[in-house]
Amino acid sequence: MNNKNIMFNNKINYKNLAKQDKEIMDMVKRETIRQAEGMELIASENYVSKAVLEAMATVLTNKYSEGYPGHRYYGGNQIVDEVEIIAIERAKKLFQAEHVNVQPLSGSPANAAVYMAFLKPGDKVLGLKLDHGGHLSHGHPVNFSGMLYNFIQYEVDPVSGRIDMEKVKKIALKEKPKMIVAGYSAYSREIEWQKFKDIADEINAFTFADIAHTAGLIAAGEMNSPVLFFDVVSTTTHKTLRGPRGAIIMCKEKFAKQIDRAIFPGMQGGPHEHIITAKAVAFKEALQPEFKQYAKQVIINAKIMAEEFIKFGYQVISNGTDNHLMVVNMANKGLSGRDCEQILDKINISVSRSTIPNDPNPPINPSGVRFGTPAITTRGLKQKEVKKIVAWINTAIEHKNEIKVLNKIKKQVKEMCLKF
Ligand code: DSN
Repeated sequence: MNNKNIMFNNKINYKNLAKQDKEIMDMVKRETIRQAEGMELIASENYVSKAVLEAMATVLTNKYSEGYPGHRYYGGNQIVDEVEIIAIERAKKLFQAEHVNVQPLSGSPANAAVYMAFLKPGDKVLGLKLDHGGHLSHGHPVNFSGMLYNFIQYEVDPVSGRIDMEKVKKIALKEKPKMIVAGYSAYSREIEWQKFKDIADEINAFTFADIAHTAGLIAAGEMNSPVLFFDVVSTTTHKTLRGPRGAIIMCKEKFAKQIDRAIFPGMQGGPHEHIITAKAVAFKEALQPEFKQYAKQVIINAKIMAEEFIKFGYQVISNGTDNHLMVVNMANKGLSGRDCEQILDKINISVSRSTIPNDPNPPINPSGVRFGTPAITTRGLKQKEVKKIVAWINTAIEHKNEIKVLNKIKKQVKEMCLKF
């Protein structure tokens, strides 16, 4: 496939950009080619459809619409109101949510709004530690969450790599946090939402689920949902959900006002209505039967990937996966996560370094790598290709200093990419 065809296949008309700003057009072209010729195994990335891409590039970007449908602080919002209402209705249907705010700009700002809606600075919150699979915004000391709130952190069990609900309960009963956070960035197992809810009820704590990673799998009914019984749930829209870069917050109707006020005027100004338009398009896509098939295949591919890594002697945290990702400890291969990320870059495979539970190394050069299947599954790759990819990764790692071997694999990776 030549460059022209890649651009043609995207069916986006870049005519004006190409004419007016050659420098930027060149970068867009090169990134388009990089994405077409590279294998994306970063667990939080995906490819949006052409319809989502087109929706982002609409004139709705020109509009200021602070406030909510029917209650805006600017005129001319009649059509924007229609767009936002349809986005809300589709999200409600997709997740069976009582109330949805579709304005959050991204995951961390959404989480900031959730905390603002339910907590006062200094309040105690229970969240999973970052190196155990949690997210920065779940209480890490360098993040606003850890600075503003008094986060107590739970961990995964060092042997099973899974969350031990008895330990969570013990900490919760002792510390009595005002809120318990569940839902993670680098945790590969089902989450026992009901048990979290039961623990929270014992101490009268709010329940907050951050399902940014698994939202698409939950929407498709392939993983358990916390939406029906948790107080509040946030998710980004661009990972397994395959929408534009952004977020939403879902909550029980009784918390609707406080969530909406926390987003605007609490945290944000004008919402990005062109992105809300694209969120609506993505929600419609996720409501189709094909999306259920997609989510199913994401999990099948991840399970096969984990099995193959284990066959090659890799240490997969928790020994497998229930979702779209896995964290692999590279220590027994004599590599750090960063080393591995750099080796795989040489064969056109993108991954992200990751901490492992109780990592002796710092996050900039941690012991593990996180692998995920959402993007390759969108491309149409299945079990057969996943097995090939893991074999290539293993060969590249075993022959990391042999440029001929790496170049040969790179060629094979590129060929597979251009076929899908
Ligand atoms: N940066 C995202 C991830 O890769 O998991 C989470 O915000």
